[in-house]
Order: sequence, then C-alpha cells, then structure tokens
Amino acid sequence: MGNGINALRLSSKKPPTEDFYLSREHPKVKLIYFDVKGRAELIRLILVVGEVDFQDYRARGDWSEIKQTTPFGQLPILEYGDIKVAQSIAIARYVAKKTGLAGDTDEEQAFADMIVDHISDQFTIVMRIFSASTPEMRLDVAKEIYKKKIPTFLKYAEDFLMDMGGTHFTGNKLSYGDIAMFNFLNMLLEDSGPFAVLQNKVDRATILNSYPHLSDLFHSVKDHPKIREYYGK
Ligand SMILES: N[C@@H](CCC(=O)N[C@@H](CS)C(=O)NCC(=O)O)C(=O)O
Repeated sequence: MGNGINALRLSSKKPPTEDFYLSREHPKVKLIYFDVKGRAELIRLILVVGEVDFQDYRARGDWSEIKQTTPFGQLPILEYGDIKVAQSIAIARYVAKKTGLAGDTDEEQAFADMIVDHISDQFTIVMRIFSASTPEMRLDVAKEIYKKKIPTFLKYAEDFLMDMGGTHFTGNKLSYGDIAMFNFLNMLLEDSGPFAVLQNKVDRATILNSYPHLSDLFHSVKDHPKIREYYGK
C-alpha cells in the first residue's frame, strides 16, 4: 500500500493541539476533497468556525494519484502532521473536538453526535439523487425523497431540538451538531443543491416555516461572522 497507510501507523506521534492553529502561509491542517461541498463541507465549516487556518485542497486530475495514498480509497481525508484521518464524520468529530465544538461533557458530545449521525443517514439518502442514471429518474428520486423522507427527518430533528431547549442540539452552546444541521438545510434550500432539479424554489424557501426551531438555528448559524465571511456575505 502507499505511504498513506504508513503515515496512519505513525498516529502515536500525537501532534500538539496548539499546532492546529497556524498562519495561512503554513497551515498544518490539510483537508483533501473534490471541488464540491459534498461530504467535506461540514468539516470545512467546523474549521472555519473554529478559526483554524487549513489548506482546502480540491483534487482534480490528480485524484487517481491521491487515491493510492488514502486509507480507504475515498475522500475526504484530513492530514495533520503524521496523522491521516478518513471517513467524513470521523474527521468532523475529530476537528470538532480540537476546536471545542464537540460538546463539553460526555452527554453533550453524545447529543451532538446523535444529530450528526441522524443528518449523515439522511445525507446518504439524498445522495441517491446523484446516482440516478437518467434525468427522469433523478427527478423521480428527488421528488420521492423531498416528499416522503425530508418531512420525517425534519420533524424528528425539530422535536429533538425542542427537547434540548430549542436553540442548540447540545442544549447549551454551538456545537458541530448545529453546524451539521445548518449545512444540511443549506443544501436543501440552495439553488445549486440536489433538490434544484425539482424547480420548487418557492416551496423550498418556505419549508422551514413548519419547523420554527430549526429555522431559527439555521439563521443563527448562517449569521455566524465566520460563516458569513466564508460564504462571502
Ligand atoms: N463514508 C465515507 C464515504 C466517502 C465517499 O463516498 N467518498 C466519495 C466522494 S463523496 C469518493 O471518494 N469517491 C471516489 C471514489 O470512490 O473513487 C465518508 O463519509 O467519508
């Protein structure tokens, strides 16, 4: 196997957490993914909110070369010193811990993790839209998911958020669970997202009206100064 696996074996050489934050000229953290939001955007947003200067590497023609160096032949991966981490949710959790966005207690961490996993399951379902083989099938799959899966997903998430006090999934403060929900809702609402094929912009723009706590959470994360800066608004 390539030297990616060897690097992974060096993981006992734990880099100091202070190193995570470095100047833009010499970032120590490198996130490698394709040039889309996909499974990397949550990780990017956590690093952005956590104020970590990272190299946001977007693989293009060099993918087959990079693939040989990845632990599981897939992206995203995160490189940090001698550490190489694969699996988007494992990476998200790792950077959330490093940046204080994973929840402060074991219980808060469990609550943040549980919403992130709930979102991750739904994300995998939404990705079926992209694997549909014809434009007609893509439309049918998108319609089915939008009508049947999304409302159930949102209802459970809204109820859970209400149970946690209504503002943050950990109950207390911003965590990567809130950021993950923002990221998912952003994908649901945005023009370039998987649901754009439905041409139901107006309907999607009002979908959060039925989920007031999720709507407030979405807007509060969207208004986070670092997120506004990242999206250039
Ligand atoms: N469960 C993995 C899935 C990773 C995955 O499916 N990666 C895709 C891009 S979203 C990939 O690398 N595809 C290219 C390939 O498999 O050659 C994760 O969450 O990281």
